[in-house]
Amino acid sequence: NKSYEFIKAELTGANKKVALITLNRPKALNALCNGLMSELSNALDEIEANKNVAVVVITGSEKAFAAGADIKEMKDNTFAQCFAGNFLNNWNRVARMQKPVIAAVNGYALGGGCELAMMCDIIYAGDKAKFGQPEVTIGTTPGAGGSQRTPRALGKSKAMEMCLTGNMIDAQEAEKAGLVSKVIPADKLVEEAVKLGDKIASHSQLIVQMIKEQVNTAYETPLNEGLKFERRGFHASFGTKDQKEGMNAFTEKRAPKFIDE
Ligand code: CO8
Repeated sequence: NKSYEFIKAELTGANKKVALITLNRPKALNALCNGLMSELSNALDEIEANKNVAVVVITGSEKAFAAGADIKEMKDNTFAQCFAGNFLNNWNRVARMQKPVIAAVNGYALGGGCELAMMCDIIYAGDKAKFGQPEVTIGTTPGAGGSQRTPRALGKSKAMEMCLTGNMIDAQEAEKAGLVSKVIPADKLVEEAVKLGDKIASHSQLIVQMIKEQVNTAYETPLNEGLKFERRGFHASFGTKDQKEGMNAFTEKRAPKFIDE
């Protein structure tokens, strides 16, 4: 519960195993300035290293998850500065998490905000959420996955339409297209995302993280390679104490007690 300027971070959930990160720059609709992104990245480093945390939930305010990269901060950048400073290089910290990350999106998730949500493993949307890649309307292109993850999540036609027009899609459309897994009344969203986190946290975190890696491998490899990777993970699970515990508990008709080993 360290104090940050642009985010809030706390442990929550039934067993305090869910880290809730709230983007907290409400006046700028949580525009993702450098300061915010580096705080987020530092908080995630700490969470990844903290054995007591199983799952991360990232949320914003009811009005905005995040309205994109900070336009005012970046507008005078030159190409040379962007290149030399490797602008956005630290943006994929969320995507590199081993622990599962849930995005709880209320309001606007635009540009970098939509990209940030798509770096998460599961997206829950409030019923007033809006997703968009409006970079084209301000003379630039997506820069943190908007043109790459939308086609995978929504299919080419919807992805092209979003990226080429800047038009937003609403929560219901996002759910229908598969971008989000559930739409929830806005005021219940964070609570439901934390409940989902609790459910995931009740399993072996070792196994959970292996499964996350398996699902992500589906995006990076041909099917046969992915299936082989999966099968090896399945085999490897038999080298864990939690596999013995899980299967013994089933046989003995009792609840398993996992130790993440
Ligand atoms: N950057 C900086 N400030 C912002 C941003 C932003 N992205 N979005 C909103 N704000 C500020 C506004 O300037 C305004 O500030 P002020 O009160 O000082 O004028 C305040 O937040 C409130 O915003 P509005 O008055 O505009 O609120 P509205 O309810 O009228 O409109 C909208 C809400 C529709 C969300 C509108 O604010 C908007 O269109 N915002 C910009 C959306 C956008 O274009 N985002 C894409 C940015 S580009 C990008 O993300 C590239 C990503 C590349 C990868 C990541 C790079 C780091």
